[in-house]
Amino acid sequence: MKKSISKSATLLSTFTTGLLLTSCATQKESVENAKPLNIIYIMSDDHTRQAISAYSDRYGITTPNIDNIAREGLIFTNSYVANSISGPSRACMLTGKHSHKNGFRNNSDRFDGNQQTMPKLLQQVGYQTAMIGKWHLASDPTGFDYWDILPGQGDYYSPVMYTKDKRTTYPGVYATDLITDKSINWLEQRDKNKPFCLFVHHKAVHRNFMGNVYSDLTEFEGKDYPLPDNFFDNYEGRQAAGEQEMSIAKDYSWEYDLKVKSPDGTAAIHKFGGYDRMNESEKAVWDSVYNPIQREINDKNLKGKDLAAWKYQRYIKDYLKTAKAMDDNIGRLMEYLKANNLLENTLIVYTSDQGFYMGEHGWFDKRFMYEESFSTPMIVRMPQRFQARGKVDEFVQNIDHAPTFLEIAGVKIQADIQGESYLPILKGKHPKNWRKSLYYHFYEFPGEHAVKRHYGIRTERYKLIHFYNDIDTWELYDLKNDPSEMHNLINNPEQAKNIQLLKKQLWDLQVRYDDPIRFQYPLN
Ligand code: SGN
Ligand code: CA
Repeated sequence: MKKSISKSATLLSTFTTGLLLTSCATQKESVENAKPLNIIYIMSDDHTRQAISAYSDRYGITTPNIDNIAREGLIFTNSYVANSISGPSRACMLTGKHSHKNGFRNNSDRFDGNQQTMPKLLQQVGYQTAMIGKWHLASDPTGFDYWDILPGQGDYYSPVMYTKDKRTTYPGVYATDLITDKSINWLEQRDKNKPFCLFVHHKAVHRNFMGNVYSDLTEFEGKDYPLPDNFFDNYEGRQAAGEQEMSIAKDYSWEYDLKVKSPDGTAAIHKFGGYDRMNESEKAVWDSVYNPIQREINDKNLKGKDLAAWKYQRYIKDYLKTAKAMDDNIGRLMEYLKANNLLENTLIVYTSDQGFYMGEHGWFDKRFMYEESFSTPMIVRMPQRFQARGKVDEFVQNIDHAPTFLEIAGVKIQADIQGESYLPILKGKHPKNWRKSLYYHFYEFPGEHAVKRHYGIRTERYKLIHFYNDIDTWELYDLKNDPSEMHNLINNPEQAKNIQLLKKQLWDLQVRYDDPIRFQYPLN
């Protein structure tokens, strides 16, 4: 049974309690501070740091609204996931536990909604909880007063969404707009006497990267983006990297991905499902942008590296358009919060379910423990009374949201939660005993994109990865001298001692997190 606000208001977070004791705030401010903090967790899909202008200037200003959130809070420069793929990431966030503990290891699993989750614990202290958008955990959500979710990946156009009671199709609507509308509607009708935790989970910017015909679909056209230095990677010394199926040159397909047919005429235009879901006026806008691109590629007769570079340009532009439409909607949500005086007592987290390749190593997609997809953006806007601003470089991981939100709500963090609360960092502290390394484990092989199973450790300077299952290879990277992870040092005799040390540390993490899949240690 849910407890009332009066009960929950007595469960002040350590932060607000501390403030009440130490500040000379006016009575009005004290009353304001005494209110439990609301939480809005905005998670996109596959939105990577390289494409967010608060993190990177590679593509110019692409995300002005996310950048604004960053300006009023903290940018985590060392934010990572535990398992770089959608469902597992979401399960890690909800439970505060690694995949082997929450039971959701890959996208074909089914989340056990009977287990303890952070939203359930928040409900117990009087928080209203809502989940809107991409869920992707197969079973129906539990722990939410309200949920309205996409089936599976969902669609960009004429999306279907369903609640506990009803499945609805929304013709003539773009998913990112719809998820934002629904989030604002929920905020409007919530019980305004209770604190809340709202999860806004965008479908964007997931493949096949369809921009919004209701905003500017021509945006980013006409620009030419430089290829990453390692776009034509030959994967030397990295067997697993060489065997993936996520190459822009080879696997980024005509029609479905490129939205134009192959110039050799073997495929029909626009036969991908996303296009068929548009109404006639949406199609007209779409065609006005993509028909000229069809003519362009028909005329160019590109081959080999030139064709791969052209595909890269198409990929980046479609990705940035989709992301920009989401950024616009995040701006819209922020406007609502501002207009309704919600900014001063709400913590806002912006993150993604994982990072993504923007052509590095020649790739799109994620899954590998290499930096681009192991990392994830994480920006936290806090009310003004939290004074920390700018960049912080502590290692945080998606298992940390659950303990953080619980601490904010004044809930005792259960011993079985494996993440760490980053609330001290939000308060401007840099705890000395903060974690010095991260553990990662990816399981989805065999599977789409053919990324081998692997686990590994990242320390401040090094990364050690073991690929296993149908392969048994180790990789070591010196991130200081080789941030793009091109040179596998595992056979370098000068690294022998370092490798032993890192293997011991990796083993220690596997023991600490109680991962049943471990390598043999001590080594022979
Ligand atoms: C779909 C995509 C893949 C993507 C997975 C997982 N293929 O299957 O490219 O890796 O989702 O993404 S598609 O042909 O359907 O677009 S995840 O973010 O949901 O894990
Ligand atoms: Ca994803």
